Amino acid sequence: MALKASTRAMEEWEEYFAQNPAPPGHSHHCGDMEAFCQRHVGHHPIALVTSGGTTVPLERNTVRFVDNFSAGTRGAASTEYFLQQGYAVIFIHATSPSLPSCVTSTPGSYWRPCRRGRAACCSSHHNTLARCIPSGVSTSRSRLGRLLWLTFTSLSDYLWLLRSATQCLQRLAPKALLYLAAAVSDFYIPQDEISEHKIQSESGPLTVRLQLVPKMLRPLVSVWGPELYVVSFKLETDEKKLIEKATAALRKYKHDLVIGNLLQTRRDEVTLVTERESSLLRLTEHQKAERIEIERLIVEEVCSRHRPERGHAIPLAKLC
Ligand code: PAZ
Repeated sequence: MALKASTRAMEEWEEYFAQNPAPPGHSHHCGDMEAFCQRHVGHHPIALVTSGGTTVPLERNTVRFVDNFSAGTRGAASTEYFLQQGYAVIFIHATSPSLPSCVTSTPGSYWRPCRRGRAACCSSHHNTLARCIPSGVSTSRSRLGRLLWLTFTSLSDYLWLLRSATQCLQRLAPKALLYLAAAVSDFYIPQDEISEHKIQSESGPLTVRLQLVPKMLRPLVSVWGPELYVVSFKLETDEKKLIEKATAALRKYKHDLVIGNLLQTRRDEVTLVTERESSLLRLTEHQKAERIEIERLIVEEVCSRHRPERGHAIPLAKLC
């Protein structure tokens, strides 16, 4: 009797995870996420916010890498507004060389994201913390307890965290929100092609061939977190392509909302694209003068779509 052909072919995304091992400390991060979800589910709505750019190493012992542009502002600011809206937030952020070592070396602690180049700090440094918070926002220990901050550096670190966080939320908090603002590389060097040691310049100019990263939004929406409310961001530099690309992403992956933004104007306006409509969110001159951030408007809008049963999100005026 002929043996039945063994298993189905691996999907591209499965091959990626099979070939790129989990980063050190990953299971520890998974434990942190699990404990965080268990603590907050049923008490607070939960959001996963990703932020910052991934790096793609050119060498296994990495000296050089290709980086995706992102200052991390969108994710950090949005996290602050989600906290103000009552959410418990898992904030997955790119490590930054400008952060103090206590931050980067203590993943899994409950940190406040901090923007505009200032240091992040933990709840035991409450006074320092206060400096990181936009004016008028009161600090409270309960708010700090609603934030879990985990960091990544490389594309692979990010994808492992993203998959585990999504699966954890699907299992423990399937009504949660995913807000994917990180700038994730579309290209990488597979493990079997990457140089072990520092690439030497003696051999002349360097030609690097990068392969396409499997599109992870597909398994994220259909396999890892089918019940979650998923918001992705689409960054373009050519205005003519933005809506077309955002709409195409929505149709392809069938998630809930794509927020399109142009590199040049991303601080002032974004376009929200759903199956039914696309709508522009733009700061007015008055809001700019008042130093209102576009993330405040985005988060307010996303919250009211994520939890329509709660009516409108806490309006701008009440946040000040
Ligand atoms: O981090 P930042 O505030 O400088 O920029 C935010 C952003 C442009 C990276 C984000 O809004 C975004 O579009 N992220 C997705 C990028 C992408 O298309 O992969």
